[in-house]
Amino acid sequence: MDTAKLEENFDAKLLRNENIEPKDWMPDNYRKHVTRQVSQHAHSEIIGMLPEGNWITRAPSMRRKMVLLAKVQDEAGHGLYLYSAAETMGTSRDELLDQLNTGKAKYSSIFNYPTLTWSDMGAVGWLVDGAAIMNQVMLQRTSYGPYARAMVRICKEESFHQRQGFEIMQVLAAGTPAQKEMAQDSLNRWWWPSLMMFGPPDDQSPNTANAIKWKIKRESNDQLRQRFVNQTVPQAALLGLTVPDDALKWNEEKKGYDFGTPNWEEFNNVVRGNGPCNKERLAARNKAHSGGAWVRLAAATFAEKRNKAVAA
Ligand code: FAQ
Repeated sequence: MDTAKLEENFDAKLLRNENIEPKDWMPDNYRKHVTRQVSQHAHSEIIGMLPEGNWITRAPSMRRKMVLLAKVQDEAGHGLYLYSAAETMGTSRDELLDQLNTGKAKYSSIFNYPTLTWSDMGAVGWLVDGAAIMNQVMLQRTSYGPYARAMVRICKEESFHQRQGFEIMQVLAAGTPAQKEMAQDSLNRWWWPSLMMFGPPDDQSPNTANAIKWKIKRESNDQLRQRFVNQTVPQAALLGLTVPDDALKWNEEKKGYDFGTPNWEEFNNVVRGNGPCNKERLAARNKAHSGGAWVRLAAATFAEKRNKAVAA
């Protein structure tokens, strides 16, 4: 079949809202685009383990420790599903991890901020997982089959994560004045970076046009950011906390909140590798990767022996 016909079939599949599967023909740029987004998403999940992993040994009770441990393990699982989905596009996991470890690949800006107090575990669950789900719900209908299917399970787990974070905030906000102040301080520090997770404004988002055309993203960065604000502001009110944005105001006409502009200079700086924790995160990732080399070698050697035994 010539390329024009293959492209016609690909477009027709998208029009019918059918998934593109690994063995289907796809344009090179679609393959590149999906590989970029899915692998960056996978990197975000495993780098995202670091700010919370930092608090497992300091959780204030056994119950909190068990819940946090389970949550951080879930993030590792999400990374695994997503690397598997990315690999079906033809790039090996080794290559993808190499891009992360050498600083060539991006991961979500949010994980370059420090977790300073226990209430940051609440704010990360409530706001960071909350923003992540807002984006991921639409990704359950993304056009690439393995990515869409991975997102279904990830969304179920993320919604539990969001609720556990909100519950930590509820307990602190209803606690002593010092605890409430700690919760407010976390909201102050995590609010704006959470809004930045959705990516640059639509008019500065070079990938959105193709992403929407190919049904990889179903909604734009600004649409999702607006929905997140609409959903989260009433939750902050329920907690008795104040969203740190003087421009925040209900707009009856658009049935949503008007809100201030995130500091995009800060965002660009963090994405370029100069955020508060970028170097620390990459160093931790590289240490884990080299420390795990013997495990990978042992697993590969065992698999080789087993394959030989099966073949014999
Ligand atoms: N951070 O043209 P756009 C989680 C880059 S999972 C860093 O708008 P696009 C779970 C972007 O890559 C969180 N870089 O790009 C969890 C592009 O650069 P490139 C991760 C960013 O792809 C919770 C350039 O800027 N979620 O949190 C960011 O259309 C708690 C121009 O941007 C996903 O990855 C950013 N925030 O839209 C784990 C979801 N934003 O690649 C542990 C899947 C943009 O051309 C604890 N990804 N950039 O060099 C997406 O939906 C999209 O990729 C966006 C960006 C929306 C992130």
